Amino acid sequence: MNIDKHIEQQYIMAREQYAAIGVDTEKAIDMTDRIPVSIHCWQGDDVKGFEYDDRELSGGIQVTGAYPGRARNGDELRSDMEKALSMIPGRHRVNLHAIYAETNGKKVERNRLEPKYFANWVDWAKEHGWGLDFNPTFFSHPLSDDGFTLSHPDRAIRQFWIEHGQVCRSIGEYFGRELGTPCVTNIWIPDGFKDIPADRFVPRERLEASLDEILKVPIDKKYNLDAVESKLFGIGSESYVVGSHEFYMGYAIKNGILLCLDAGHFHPTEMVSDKISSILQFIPEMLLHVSRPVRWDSDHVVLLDDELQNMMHQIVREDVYDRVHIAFDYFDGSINRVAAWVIGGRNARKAILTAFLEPSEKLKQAEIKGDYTGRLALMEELKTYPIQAVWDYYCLSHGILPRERWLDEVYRYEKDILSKRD
Ligand code: RNT
Ligand code: ZN
Repeated sequence: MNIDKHIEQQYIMAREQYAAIGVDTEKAIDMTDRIPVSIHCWQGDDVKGFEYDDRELSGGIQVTGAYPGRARNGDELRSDMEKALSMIPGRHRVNLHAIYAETNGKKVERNRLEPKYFANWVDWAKEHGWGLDFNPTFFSHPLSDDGFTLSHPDRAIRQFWIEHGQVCRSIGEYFGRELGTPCVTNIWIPDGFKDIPADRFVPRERLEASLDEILKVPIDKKYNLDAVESKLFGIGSESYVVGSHEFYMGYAIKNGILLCLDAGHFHPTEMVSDKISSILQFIPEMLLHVSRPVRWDSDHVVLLDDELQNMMHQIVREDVYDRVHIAFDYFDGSINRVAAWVIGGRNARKAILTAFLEPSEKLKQAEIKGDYTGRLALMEELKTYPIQAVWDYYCLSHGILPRERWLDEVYRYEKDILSKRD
């Protein structure tokens, strides 16, 4: 049987099944399609950036794997991302780091970066109608080699990183103004100690003062939104991280900025999905770094697992998709990197669709009535409802390859393009 025809027929039956529990599948597809998800450029080149040829990734984060075909410049990276995004449905944004500046071979220090070095990215995003997000890069640099940046005891080093933060916010502003959608500029720093600190207080005081200096440059929120990202520990900062969750939660509330929660930055039994509703009581908007920790903050490719689903359920059930910015943060160099984007990207979109296919009101009513039996029973039955039929139809009707058909496209791209790189 013709597969497209088959998908349409299955969808018609699924639509009826969902209608019977009060779910409008057309509306679910439409809502799913509208939610922006920011895809990170750094999956495409193992977080190397364009600044140095020979510098190892630092800051306590790691990419493993030597799969051939890593993007080596802006054009390759853009072409790879374009390929990946053509196989993921929905509204896209692209997330950049400062190390992806294109300086035409000129050495430009990070505290001297300017919007013009990102003009290629902006032109490209404009052409596709995508928004851009941004991150100052506080790692993989000689001045971060001893493990401290914004909380460094040396005033001059701190100053360098403060200036980096400041120029990055104006680059974010430029993205927002050019593209007509605010850029989320997210600050993550690696600062911390491998072993037990004698003073936990003063580095945090210094971090607060540095952040204040970065943020004191006035920038219109219409164009740039500031976020801060916490962490529990990193490689080499096992005993103490200056920018902890409590630190940034306090900082974000006090200063009215966004708080970023990375799914890999908490204790393994803590669930980021449960934190969203607490944070939104006190902070108007937040950022999610969708990642997958395996035993530690390993940044594996995002799976369609319970935690991803729970995060999307939280956002959709509570109607907070305008307040939660969704972005990816994973990097795997052991598989085809374009496929890594597509797998994670499609999974996030599937989880969003699944959340919209839930009769949330029914579940909430059962809860209010104290019918916890009904709540649990319905939640479990919903897991095997024909989500795939709606997903396939969503892809097909939006010109996106359904099911695993996209994989042939990735292999073709690998053969024609990626395998020809070095
Ligand atoms: C590191 C943070 C941070 C980085 C990216 C590359 O632990 O998660 O977000 O992964 O900025
Ligand atoms: Zn992150």
